[in-house]
Amino acid sequence: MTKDLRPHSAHWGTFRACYDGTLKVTPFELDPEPSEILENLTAAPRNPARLDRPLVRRGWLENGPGPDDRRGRDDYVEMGWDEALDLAARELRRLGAGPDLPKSGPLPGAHVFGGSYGWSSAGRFHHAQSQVHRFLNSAFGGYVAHVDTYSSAAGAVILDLVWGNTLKMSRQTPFWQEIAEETELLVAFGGLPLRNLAASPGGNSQHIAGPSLRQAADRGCEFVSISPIFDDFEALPQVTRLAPRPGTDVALMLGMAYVLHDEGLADRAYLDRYTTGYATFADYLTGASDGQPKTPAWAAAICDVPAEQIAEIARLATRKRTHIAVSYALQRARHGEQPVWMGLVLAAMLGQYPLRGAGFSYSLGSIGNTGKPPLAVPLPTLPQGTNRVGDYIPVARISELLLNPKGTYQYKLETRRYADIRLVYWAGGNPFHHHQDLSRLRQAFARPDTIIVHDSVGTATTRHADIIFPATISLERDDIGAAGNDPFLVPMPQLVPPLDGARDDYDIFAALAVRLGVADHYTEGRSSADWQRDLYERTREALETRGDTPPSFDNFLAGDVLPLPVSDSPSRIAQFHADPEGAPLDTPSGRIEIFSQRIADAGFAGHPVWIDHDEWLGSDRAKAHPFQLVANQPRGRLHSQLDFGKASMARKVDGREVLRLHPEDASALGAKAGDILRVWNERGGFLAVAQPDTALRRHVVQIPTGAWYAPVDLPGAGLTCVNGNPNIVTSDAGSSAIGQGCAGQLTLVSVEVWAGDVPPAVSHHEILPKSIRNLQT
Ligand code: PGD
Repeated sequence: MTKDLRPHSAHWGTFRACYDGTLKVTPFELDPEPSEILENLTAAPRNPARLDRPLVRRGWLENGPGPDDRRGRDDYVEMGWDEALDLAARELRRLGAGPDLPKSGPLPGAHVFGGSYGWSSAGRFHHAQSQVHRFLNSAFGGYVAHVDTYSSAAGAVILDLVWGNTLKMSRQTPFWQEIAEETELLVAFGGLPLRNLAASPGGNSQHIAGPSLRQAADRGCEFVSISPIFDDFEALPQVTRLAPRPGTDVALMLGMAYVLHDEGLADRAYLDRYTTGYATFADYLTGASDGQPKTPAWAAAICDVPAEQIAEIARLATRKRTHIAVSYALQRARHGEQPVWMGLVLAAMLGQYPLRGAGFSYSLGSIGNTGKPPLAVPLPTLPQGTNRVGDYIPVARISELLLNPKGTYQYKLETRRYADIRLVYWAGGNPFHHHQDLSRLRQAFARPDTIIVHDSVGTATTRHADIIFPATISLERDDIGAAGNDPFLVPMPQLVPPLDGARDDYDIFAALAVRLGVADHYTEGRSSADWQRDLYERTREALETRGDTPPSFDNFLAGDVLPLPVSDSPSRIAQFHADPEGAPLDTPSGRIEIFSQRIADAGFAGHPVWIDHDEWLGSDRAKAHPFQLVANQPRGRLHSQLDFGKASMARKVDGREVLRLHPEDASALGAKAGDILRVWNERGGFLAVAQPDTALRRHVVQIPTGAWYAPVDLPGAGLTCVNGNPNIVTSDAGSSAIGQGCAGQLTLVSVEVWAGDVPPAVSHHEILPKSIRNLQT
């Protein structure tokens, strides 16, 4: 270890750093391709966007709790910690928190939304979401939670229904090693953008995707990247790039499946042994059930990839050891369940799944640690206690939940009812970054009695809160870095003195728990250090049982990264392939369900289908809004985090996000590089800087998510985010009533050169500006 540099971890990489008023960061020497996002860290410690005082919204203070549409526009009163904690505790008590919760029957937590979705930071003890959940379980007996993630909801739900828990287990297959060594053809739906693989929840100490792809290429592996954006796949020698209309992959896959079926290339032995329902699906493919054969020509008319090329790739896949990879991007869209299900069916038709390097993966192009071998020892995690409320929403239904109390909706083949929420508690997430249709989210955030948010910086979410508690950042506290499939436990010693006025989430909750009389339950009498020692013990003991000699916690924290053993047990899917009767999948049939009776019984198509809808270029709505916006993951930051950092700012122009579009589209609009474009639809608009780029197909425009939401009422244009946050125009309709996932990746928009005055981008520290923070008199 280099002297003075101490290890630490972020979701996007392990690093070594030291601080002497400036943070010096150097990447982990065993990381073959460290992420550029590490460069953002130096801006974190004393950034002007940091919060250093509790803040209470003036309207809430003066008028008391209650629905209020001034959230987002009001000013704030700065408070000392004791006074702010007293105030928050009084409100939590009013809403039912305390030591004397009913043993049975309705609990006050039934009116508290504590899902608090968000990635927060990498340490496993100071994991903000786990801390909120533990606190709400202690104080309210539970809370209304969320299920699934913004990353993957449509795909996770459909695979759960037709593939069982295999999804979770397939993440434990060492795909990267198999691809490097064995795969002959990698068909990547959604490409395999390495920028997405920079991060993994909890940390990513070794970025191995690039080297694995290059090793495969050197061996002669061929690649097919299917994405409307050409640079969604590495520049390697044997890459065929297909650029379908966004959102039409399922049609393309059906065209391929038709060829396999029609030409007798589908592997009947695999289909008979491991799947159910192929005959019904084949009737759909041939048109026997609906009169429309799903020929390559039919598919080509929808996806705009030549029919011959669709047929050729299908045939090539049968001659090579083929891996079908489907990325998260495909399912963050209307009917996003279908391409994921169809990708699985396509791999089943090829029938090579039991072979190393062949088969199906989901999220290989989306999350850094997917495709790495699983660990042989358990990792530290904070116990969250028991949530006795038992109610939840699919994660992206947050606006509906708040706007439509007691309303009904469908999710995962059930009809459910929204709770009536009075308190929203959020820590470690930024819904005004991650949710869609932000104007609607503003209306939703006007509804609860009280909103409490912890963050280290003044985000648009804090701007809509009633009580804001300033949190420390991970560099300012001791913690343990650990992530599923990551082969190192990383000590995260405090590197930077905590910002004066900020506190750890744990300490904030502990102080509230004391005031509410539930401290025993929440802290169990332990300090942060006691907890970390205890959490580490689980991993230490498991290592010792295996015959290793792991250091004590104190030596670990003061020392270096700790290598963890990986497991070599066969994956769940390998067990199923070895013995489908003895190790069945947990689907009703025990097999891969190409046709699912329970999905059909719930009123949906029982097998994967192409479904027309109103957010793609072939729809009627495209006549009004002729461009397809792809709002995807950024290259220079993780989501909205550290957007003020060097790598993130380097990709903007004058602090504003850049929109890429095809040069011919740019000339048709009269736009040249550097012009300010207005991108809009009926939900709102944003400004961005034009960057013509041949990497995009015509009529597709692309902007990364994560610019901090700064809505301004522009004359002649209405509410417009001047920083370029695309979620002001995206739709918050769920993927479908099956998965109710975030469908924010693809949206129809209009684009024009903005002829009006161009307001400057709003700096990060001006999102919750000092000018509206008043000292209490
Ligand atoms: P982050 O920017 O990571 O976004 O949504 P998510 O809410 O996770 O927000 C984390 C927040 O936590 C930041 O404000 C950060 O400052 C704060 N934070 C960090 N550490 C701490 C801490 O220790 N304590 C506290 N209290 N706060 C902390 C991400 C979500 O966005 C995801 S996962 C995806 S995949 C979605 N992607 C898309 C998309 O592709 N397209 C669109 N249109 N929209 C998306 N939104 C989703």
